[in-house]
Amino acid sequence: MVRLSSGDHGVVQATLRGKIRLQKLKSTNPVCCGDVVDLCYQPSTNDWTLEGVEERRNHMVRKATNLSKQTHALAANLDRVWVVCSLFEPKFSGGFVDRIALTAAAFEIPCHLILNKSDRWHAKDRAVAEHWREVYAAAGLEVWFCSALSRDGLPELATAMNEGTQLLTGYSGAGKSSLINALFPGLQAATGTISESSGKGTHTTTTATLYETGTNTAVIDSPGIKEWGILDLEPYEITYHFPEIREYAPHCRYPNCSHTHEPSCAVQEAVRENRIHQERFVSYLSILANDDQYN
Ligand SMILES: Nc1nc2c(ncn2[C@@H]2O[C@H](COP(=O)(O)OP(=O)(O)OP(=O)(O)O)[C@@H](O)[C@H]2O)c(=O)[nH]1
Ligand SMILES: [Mg+2]
Ligand SMILES: [Zn+2]
Repeated sequence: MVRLSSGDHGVVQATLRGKIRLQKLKSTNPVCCGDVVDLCYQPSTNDWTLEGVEERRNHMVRKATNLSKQTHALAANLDRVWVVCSLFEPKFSGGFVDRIALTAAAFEIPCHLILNKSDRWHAKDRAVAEHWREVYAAAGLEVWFCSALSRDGLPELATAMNEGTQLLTGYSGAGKSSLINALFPGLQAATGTISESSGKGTHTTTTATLYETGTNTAVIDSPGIKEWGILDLEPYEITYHFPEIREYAPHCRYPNCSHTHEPSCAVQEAVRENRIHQERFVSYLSILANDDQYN
């Protein structure tokens, strides 16, 4: 059974037709949050069946890890993806952010970062936050500072979220559900705690939920993710979606340069001279090598 909202009928339960399950064998979930589906009412059984899924405009899909074969669709038909992060509890990971940003770029979905929990920042933390803002500005991503607790930065965020369908994703405990509650009074997404021993979230949100926030606007809360496995992308596609690497690549000696070991590589030179941020280059190498170390 799949639980879904169906306009005039409120929330209904529907049985998934076998053929839909078979069509999308490689995916752990043939239907995901944000899908537009065809429902059919069966008077004889007083039941609903899900007959079809309309073609998606886009979707965010990941693998559990880089090695897994099966994919998981987080959400579909999105206008923006927000990677919700904190500097600590949970600890910030550029490698993790870069994998999500790369996936969003591959599906042509605009992606921004949220650095939440700014109420906990001392001066040195703010300097770290500013550093990440600079790193991601060079990568073409905006970094928004805010606090669901003190409400710092929320009015600007609320305005930006008031458009189409917005997905919030990221590590467990970063504050996705807290932000949704703070931004949209009336919504009551369940929020959790941070484990004292690990400094990580406790996976409070267990299924993705789409909340309608206006006539044509919605926000999707999603379960915290441990690791983001990248779909199979060709090396040139990975380069293409790292804009700061793409910028220097035409100046390499070899047109098919992978920027890992080749002589006269303009990308490596730019990294040495700090024109490309180290953190992003390390991520690029790790994604290229299919290595989860920096995830
Ligand atoms: N200090 C501070 N704590 C926050 C803020 N936002 C969220 N928290 C806390 O962080 C913890 C996790 O918040 P959630 O909103 O449940 O996090 P989540 O990202 O939805 O986590 P999952 O559902 O597990 O993926 C809770 O204890 C929140 O009170 C913030 O802006 N400042
Ligand atoms: Mg949550
Ligand atoms: Zn090169």
